[in-house]
Amino acid sequence: MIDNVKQAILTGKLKKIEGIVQEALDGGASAGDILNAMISTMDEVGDKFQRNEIFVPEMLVAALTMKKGVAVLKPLLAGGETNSYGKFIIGTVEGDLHDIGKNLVALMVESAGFEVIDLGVDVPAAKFVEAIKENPDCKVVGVSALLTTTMQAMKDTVAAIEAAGMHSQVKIMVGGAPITPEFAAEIGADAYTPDAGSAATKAKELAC
Ligand code: B1M
Repeated sequence: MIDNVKQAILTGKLKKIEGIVQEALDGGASAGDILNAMISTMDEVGDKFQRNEIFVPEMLVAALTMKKGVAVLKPLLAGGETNSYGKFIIGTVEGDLHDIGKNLVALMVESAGFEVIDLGVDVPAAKFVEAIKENPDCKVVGVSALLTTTMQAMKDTVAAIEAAGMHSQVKIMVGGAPITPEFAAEIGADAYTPDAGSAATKAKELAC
């Protein structure tokens, strides 16, 4: 059943994905296992793109298919803690349009008990600063980047928050496929996490 989900993403079965995910759930697969299968399928999509077996339009349809599939899992993944950890601002850096990972982080952080303010994709550093100004009670900011070419924008974002004198007010978490703990430390971020689950756990630690 999970194989059908993988296949549906690889072949961009946008109209059928919701039913296929539901079938996998009805067949006994857990939401977590289905999500993990979807994430590894996106790696396969990326590999195919790199080998020129597929191109941007196919990659986009695969991403849209995954998003629709994740929407079916969302109520099951969002456990909903009753604790309130305050606000969490998140966005994908300027020049970067990838949002599936960022959305998963937002989902897990929200279900861990945060009020999430999602700035979207292609977010200039100044917009992060503005959002922190508008939400002085925000304790944690999450910055995502998926391209090696937008790692610099992540560095600029951390620097802009620092330059605005706001780094004493918020903790900055970073993540995304090309990001490493070393890079996070080098740019002055407070934390790096490799995936959405660990991001939610780390956000709670930072908010306390
Ligand atoms: Co693009 N893309 N893409 N792409 N894309 C990658 C990233 C790439 C690795 C593919 C490849 O070549 N193998 C490659 C980057 C290479 C590099 O930089 N070294 C690439 C490229 C080159 C490009 C374009 C330049 C292609 C082109 O136009 N020629 C272009 C750039 C556009 C832009 O952003 N300006 C582009 C465009 C696109 C689409 C728009 C078609 C689409 C994105 C659609 C969307 O997101 N709405 C797309 C996709 C789908 C991918 C791949 C295939 C899948 C990404 C994804 O959603 N993965 C990707 C290949 C890959 O990742 N293997 C690829 C699933 C997702 C759950 O994982 O986002 O890594 P991920 O998130 C993880 C962790 O990283 C972490 O948690 C998540 C899971 O738990 N995480 C955080 C993420 N953010 C975090 C923040 C945190 C903590 C953890 O704290 C705040």
